[in-house]
Amino acid sequence: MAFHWQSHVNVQHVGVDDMVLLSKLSDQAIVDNLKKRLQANSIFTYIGPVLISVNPFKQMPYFTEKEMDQYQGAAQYENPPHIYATADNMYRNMMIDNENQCVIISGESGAGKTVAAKFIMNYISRISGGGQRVQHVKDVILESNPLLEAFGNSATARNWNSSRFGKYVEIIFSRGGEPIGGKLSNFLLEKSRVVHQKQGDRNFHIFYQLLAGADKNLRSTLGIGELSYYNYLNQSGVYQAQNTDDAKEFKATLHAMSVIGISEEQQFDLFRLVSAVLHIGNITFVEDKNFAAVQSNEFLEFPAFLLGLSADAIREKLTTRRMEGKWGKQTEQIDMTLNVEQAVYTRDAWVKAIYSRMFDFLVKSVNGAMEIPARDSALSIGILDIYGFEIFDHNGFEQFCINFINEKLQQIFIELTLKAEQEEYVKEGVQWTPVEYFDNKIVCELIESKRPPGIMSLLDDTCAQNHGQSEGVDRQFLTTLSKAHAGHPHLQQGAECFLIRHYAGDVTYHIEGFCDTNRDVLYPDLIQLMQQSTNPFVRSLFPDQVNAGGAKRPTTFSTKIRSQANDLVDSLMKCTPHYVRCIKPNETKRAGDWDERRVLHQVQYLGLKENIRVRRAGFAYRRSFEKFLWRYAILTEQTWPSYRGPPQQGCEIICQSVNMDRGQYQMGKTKIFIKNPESLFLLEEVRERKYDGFARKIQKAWRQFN
Ligand code: AOV
Ligand code: MG
Repeated sequence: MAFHWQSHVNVQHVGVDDMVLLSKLSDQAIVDNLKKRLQANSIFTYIGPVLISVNPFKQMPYFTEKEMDQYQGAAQYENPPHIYATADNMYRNMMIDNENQCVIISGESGAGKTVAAKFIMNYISRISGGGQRVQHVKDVILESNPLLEAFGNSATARNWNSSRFGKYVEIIFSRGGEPIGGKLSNFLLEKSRVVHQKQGDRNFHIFYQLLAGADKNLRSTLGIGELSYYNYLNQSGVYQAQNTDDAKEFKATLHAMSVIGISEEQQFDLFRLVSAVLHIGNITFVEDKNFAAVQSNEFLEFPAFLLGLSADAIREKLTTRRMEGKWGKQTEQIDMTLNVEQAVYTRDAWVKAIYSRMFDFLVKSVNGAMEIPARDSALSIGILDIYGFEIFDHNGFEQFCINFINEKLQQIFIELTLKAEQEEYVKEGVQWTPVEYFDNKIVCELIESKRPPGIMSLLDDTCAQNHGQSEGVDRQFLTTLSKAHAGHPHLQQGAECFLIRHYAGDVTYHIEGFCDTNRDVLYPDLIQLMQQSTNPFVRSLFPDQVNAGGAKRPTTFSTKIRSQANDLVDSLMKCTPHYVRCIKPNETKRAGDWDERRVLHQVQYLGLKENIRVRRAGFAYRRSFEKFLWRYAILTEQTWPSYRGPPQQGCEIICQSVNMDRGQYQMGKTKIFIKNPESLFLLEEVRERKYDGFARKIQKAWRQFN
């Protein structure tokens, strides 16, 4: 049995472990507690079952196998707060209750979500048993991280390893608790990054990895040059991400690929495409009598070679587009010549399609490497790690989508923390008074509602009404928006922008490009082009049926993200949820820096105070009769050193022994509920005293023997 004081070897016991126990409840008190704990190297703190994690920006010593063992099977209060406790709890809940579990990891960019997700996966992989086949599943799950990070993460001003896609990993277990399969779903990759990065950001890691790590042979076959040679890499002013060894990471990516079963031939095909993307970026255009002409034909040769296409075909598809015109009853196809702007747009759309399809291929490979067993005979643990809430100086359509997903997750948090509390009180037959707090449903509805049409629906309508047109459409959307939602408390309109009052702060979105990005069409010309490739892998990425005509309204980006978000919510709602809320203590990414204002802001918008209040207004502590006894039996002579009566009665005896006010606690059907943390303090205090006396006695006895 591990006593509390034994397990604090690495972590000092500073502040309160569980903020439900804060003596004075305010945002500032929460910030102070987190700060005190971080300074004492404790990055984790609870609010009841919710884990708060503050990014230390340095390696902490308590993530070794020793801690994994220490947390395995232990009760939450036996050890200091830890992500392993959360992971262990999930695993055990799944086994005991036969229920699927999920963990929602939230927090802003660079707060530590991805790191937390990996700790959880590692922990679960270690503590769950299994033979060779199970080991393979574990390997695939763990190795999917470096692989997808190579292609889907990038160095940004906020985070040197920022996830530019969201993912939900489900590990599927046999009834015996062994991982027998898994499923990975991804959410909108920020594909615009391939062709353009903000100042201070890099492109996706894989480009730098390939350029730094490719051997001589690969370099010459793929025509790999210097970073500065490529337009898609040399515009943002950063080549090197701090603490990142791209060549070493490249080896890790290769290793991950082989574990996942991507053959060497496929690997070569993938890198061929990665290189092709860079080379395509060097195709530039000049104006020739108002039309676009490829500036220098030599830049067509290499992409053509890499993609198994002819240079002429590429030139043609980049400078013209086949349009369909309706003349009376007849549809006619005409080849339109593009201007420079349109040609650049087409080139970039092509590259984005290649890259995102490559990414989808990787996700499919990961899923293919694991079995997806029939659900009814299995249990699962889902781990959600998405991109965090983003506020930049310039926010576009992609930030809008990212923040929408974060808004939805906050919604789940609100609904489920409240719902879970309520349900438990009902189940146990306990009375309580609900707590009021900000419900962000109104913001979610402003964005996704179909009727009355929210922002996404209005955008879709505007796009559909202006089929094939780009100019002035964004502004038309803005006008429609401000008419439809005039006076909305969470929306404000500017000249070329609109502002949403998100739960996590105000964000101004610039409308330029909204409609185009939302349309997300890939011109049939480009699909046909790729289908002409002599390379089967290239062709396999573009299996689309290009049908002429077809009045069906194409699926827009916002339709996709909306339905993905709602599917996600549905799957999360079917699980017992767990929460990890990550906090970023500074903007410098340096250990020891503490930006009070930024932390306070996060504490406020994450609703930590309300979270604590809900825990307290109901009952701050609840514990099964047995567990309560196990911890506090030492308090009375009737219950210590042994007790044989009914557990509920034992709990009653203990509470009476410290003269706890009868209004302070209620007996449910299986659990004791204690209202006020102070009552618990009292119990804890008496317990400590008893243990101290006890420990002194042991020490004395020990000395006598030695
Ligand atoms: P994010 O996932 O929340 O951001 P990460 O998990 O990538 O953030 O964390 C950012 C960086 O902070 C990591 O690369 C580490 O250097 C450091 N870090 C985070 N957590 C820890 C920890 N527990 N111990 C030590 N260092 C840590 V984004 O993906 O940008 O929203 O889109
Ligand atoms: Mg991340």
